[in-house]
Amino acid sequence: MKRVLSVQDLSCVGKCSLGAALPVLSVMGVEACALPTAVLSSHTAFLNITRADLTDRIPAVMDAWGAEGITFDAILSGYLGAKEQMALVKRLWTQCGKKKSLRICDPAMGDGGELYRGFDSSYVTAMWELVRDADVILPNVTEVCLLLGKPWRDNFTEKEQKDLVLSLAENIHGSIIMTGYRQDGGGVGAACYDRAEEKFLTCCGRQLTGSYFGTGDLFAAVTTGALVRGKSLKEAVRLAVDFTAISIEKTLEDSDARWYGTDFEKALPWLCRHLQESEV
Ligand code: PXL
Repeated sequence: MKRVLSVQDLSCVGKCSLGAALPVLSVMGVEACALPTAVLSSHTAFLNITRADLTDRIPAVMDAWGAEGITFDAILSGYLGAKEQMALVKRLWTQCGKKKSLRICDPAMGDGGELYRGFDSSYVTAMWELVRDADVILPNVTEVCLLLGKPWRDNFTEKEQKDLVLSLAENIHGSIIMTGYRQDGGGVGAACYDRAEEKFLTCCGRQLTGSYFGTGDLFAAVTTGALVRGKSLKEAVRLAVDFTAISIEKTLEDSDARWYGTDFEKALPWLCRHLQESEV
């Protein structure tokens, strides 16, 4: 069984970050391990939150894993508590990775043209450390603009979004999966640069109303689970786009759904079934 480390915060309430990644990875039949970068009472869309940053605790955890000989087949980083954690994630890559471990980075730092609460431009600069060297990065459109220092708009054309992805590809080593890609005709999904194939590709589903917290984290977890199980980038992205769409559909069906995240739990049986059927 493949073992994946998910390095991101634990938002105790909010269906995002570790709370989204761990169940997804487990359902995908990979061992899901966690390194919480911070513990928050809930994610930052809530008004009243309290948080404990865990930066100082991470080196001791790495040392303990080193002493136990624990390594991971993939390391997925997401929302980090502080910019000092970028260097720690890089250390994790070398200290707790195997020779062929996948280094996957979701540079979670903003959406809707804005940085998340608590981050500033120095956080974006620090994120480049991971973005430049990861095997796969999964920024949303806002994060691509932040990384490139380009102004964000909510109505980029397909051509403009392709140019954004290709500009970023010139500056990094790995593949790009840009989430929140919008087709001129209305579909939503991802625009990618596959480094191994040296190809630009897009993968879209139906456009669904609303925008939901945690969908980027779910998307990154599904992609990671699929890649570590040996799927191609294209197959992994297809699965992640479909899973995200089903999670949103399930959320829209239920008038009692929580405002702060998707009902992705109701899409997990589909994910499990889909993997079993596609791999027999
Ligand atoms: O889903 C991204 C995310 C993760 N973790 C925390 C967040 C957010 C988005 O705002 O606040 C704590």
